[in-house]
Amino acid sequence: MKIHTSRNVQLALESGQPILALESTIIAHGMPFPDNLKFAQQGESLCRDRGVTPAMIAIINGEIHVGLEKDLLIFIAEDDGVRKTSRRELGIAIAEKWHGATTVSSTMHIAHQLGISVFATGGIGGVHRGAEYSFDISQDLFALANTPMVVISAGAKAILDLPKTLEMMETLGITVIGYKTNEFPAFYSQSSGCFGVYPVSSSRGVAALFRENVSAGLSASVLVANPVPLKDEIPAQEIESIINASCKAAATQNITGKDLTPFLLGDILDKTSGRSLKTNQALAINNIKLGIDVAKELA
Ligand code: PSU
Ligand code: MN
Repeated sequence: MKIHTSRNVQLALESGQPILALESTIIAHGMPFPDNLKFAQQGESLCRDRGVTPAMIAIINGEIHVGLEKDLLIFIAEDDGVRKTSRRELGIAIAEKWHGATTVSSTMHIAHQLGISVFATGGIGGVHRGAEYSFDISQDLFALANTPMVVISAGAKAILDLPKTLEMMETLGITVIGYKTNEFPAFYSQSSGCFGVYPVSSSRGVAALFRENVSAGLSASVLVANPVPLKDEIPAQEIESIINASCKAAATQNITGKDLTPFLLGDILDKTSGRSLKTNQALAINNIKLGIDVAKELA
């Protein structure tokens, strides 16, 4: 697989400087323009200010790019023809010369090929509500099961069935740890009511645990569940009825498969008059901050 790296990413790889992988689906399909671009630029500057090279991953004209120059980042944020590209679609995207935004699963796969070991996102995909009928379970979980990396996420998206997502992650052997908490966070909210995740209280602790997993020969990721800051959260009781209404709207309009997650995020944004977008940005920035610290510990 041919990978184009930006100059900065190439330099960081060669000199062993810390790198933080970032996905582009959250930009292209998770947030509207121009808020998505502002978020991406803010996240990348934060990395640079703190001495870490950001590596946003995307596919341009069938070519895999790790580290996007400004014009490519704007293109991903703005263009309507950029497709959501998961891990199983990588070969197709290359063969068909897609412009593709990479999801958690494809971003992890590509980052791992380069030896990048830390990745920050918003919220991973997981087991959808009603999966007992639809069988809709995100590829993200399977990528987490067989890609040894540290992945920072604000729990799993609250549009999912969180107890089933946690069960599935146990089945798949994914190490799930809570950053300063033993409760699995629920993306927009700190609280999910699902307890029992292993708490770790520092970025150094996260890095040490990852090293132990690697030296034990484990091939799964360490998923760091990092709760949204309290001041930015939408409390679970407030967001729950909105999520239910959005899930109903998706069912009525027959929205399934890979279109479901972007639809739900957009519908929740409308129903909260933009508040969910602010929360999404805040939690993703919070994850980048922790990702920066972990990447430095591991470099
Ligand atoms: N987290 C966000 N916004 C997003 C996503 C995650 O804050 O848009 C994206 C990620 O790219 C993730 C994808 O991999 O949603 C999951 O999609 P699905 O449920 O179709 O597997
Ligand atoms: Mn799915």
